[in-house]
Amino acid sequence: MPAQIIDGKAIAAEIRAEVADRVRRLKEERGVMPAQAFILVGDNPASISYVRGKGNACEEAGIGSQTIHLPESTSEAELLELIAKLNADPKLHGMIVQLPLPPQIDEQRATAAIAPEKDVDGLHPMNVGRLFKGDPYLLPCTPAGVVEMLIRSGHPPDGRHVVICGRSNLVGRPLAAILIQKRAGANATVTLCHTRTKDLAYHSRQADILVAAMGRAKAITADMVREGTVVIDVGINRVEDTSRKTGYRLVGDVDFEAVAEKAAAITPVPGGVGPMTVAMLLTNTVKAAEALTAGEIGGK
Ligand code: L34
Repeated sequence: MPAQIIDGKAIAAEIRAEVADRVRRLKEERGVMPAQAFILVGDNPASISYVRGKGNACEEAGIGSQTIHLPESTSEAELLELIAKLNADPKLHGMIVQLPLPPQIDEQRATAAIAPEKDVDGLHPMNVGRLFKGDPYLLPCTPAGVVEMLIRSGHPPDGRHVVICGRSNLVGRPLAAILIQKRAGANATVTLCHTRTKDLAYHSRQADILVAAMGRAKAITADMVREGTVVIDVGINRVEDTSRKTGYRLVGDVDFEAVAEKAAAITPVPGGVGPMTVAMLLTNTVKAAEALTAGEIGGK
């Protein structure tokens, strides 16, 4: 049987409509317009495109957003100063610093500078710590999107063996932490594989649910996947394609055509996890705005 194609775009649209409802309620009941800022340092074309997508999604959901685009040469001190200013702005409920950052800026220091209650990326040590301690607040968007996508497509992770390939701070690590939470929609058994794993294919073949988050095009081949596995492809790699007017096309970390022959279900790239990341960001933003304005009634 051909694999079920899990439509991330459609699931994301569902979530975005739910967020738009919550935004409407915030405006009616508290007179609050949720708003967030995107900080973009340098001119990485992929980052520019993702941030543009996030801004458009905000607009559609009724969330205010502004993008602050800083030059590649920005110093860490300048970035931290901007973050401090946005932390102090009462009209702003969320902010993200799009990654990667140029080498002169330390990623850990930048994410730690954001006020935890405005950390809609869920990357501040406070939010990461809460997640690991089993008291999660704002969750990192991509891993939260992966789990939401599993639940809404009829493949809840509860009691299943999830094998994650990749231990990044943005995806692999927090995904493992979300999946081991003691609650419905999590409760998974997790294996976390990485570049030093011996015999990756052995582990990947044990998976009920296999998550590819290595950042390498077509790293997961058909021989690494057991029949009936649910495959989530987090990878998003630009490969040269002279037949396209952009000169490139997007491929995931999974050899889609070959793996789709064996998988029970699989996510496409594009149109899989990417749109879910954006939807979960909006979920975090409305949540942060609700919490930050909990005392406000009737608006002003
Ligand atoms: N701080 N940095 C921070 N937070 C994040 O959550 C991210 N991420 C990752 C990179 N850096 C970050 C994103 O926003 C990856 N990412 C992201 C967001 C959106 C999409 C892909 C990655 C996305 O919308 N992908 C579309 C295609 C977009 C295109 O055509 O370029 C898709 O269908 O997959």
